[in-house]
Amino acid sequence: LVALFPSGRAVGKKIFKTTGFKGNFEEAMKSCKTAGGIVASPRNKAENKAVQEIVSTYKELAFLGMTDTKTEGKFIYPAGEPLGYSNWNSKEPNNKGGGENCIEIFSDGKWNDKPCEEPHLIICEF
Ligand code: GN1
Ligand code: CA
Ligand code: CA
Repeated sequence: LVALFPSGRAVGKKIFKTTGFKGNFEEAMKSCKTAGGIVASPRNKAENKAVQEIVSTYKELAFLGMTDTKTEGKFIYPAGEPLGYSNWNSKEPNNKGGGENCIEIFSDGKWNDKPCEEPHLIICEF
């Protein structure tokens, strides 16, 4: 477990770990899949804090695994279910400019919907 620091965090049965590299959402999905996981999708406060800690350590915002690409305004997990937990920043999600279908997590743990094309730190969950 100690080897998870600083790149990873264990919380409950999950492990969150960054590749240490940035990529757009498609690249993040590919990297995480290749490693046997999915893009980090925190489902509660403890999991969100674990992801937040990695973001803080690396000083780079990261994408979460949830998107509203399929139906605008309805964010879903990679497997398709609707969100059961969220930590939106105030006034978010706003789909600014009409094209924000991914979620970035800030160093304070808050979420903002953001274009999927912009490179972010890749954090996967296993
Ligand atoms: C950013 O820079 P601005 O205001 O156009 C952000 C949005 C946020 C918004 C919050 C591409 O938009 O996702 O909702 O700040 N967009 C980008 O004020 O950074
Ligand atoms: Ca959107
Ligand atoms: Ca936004």
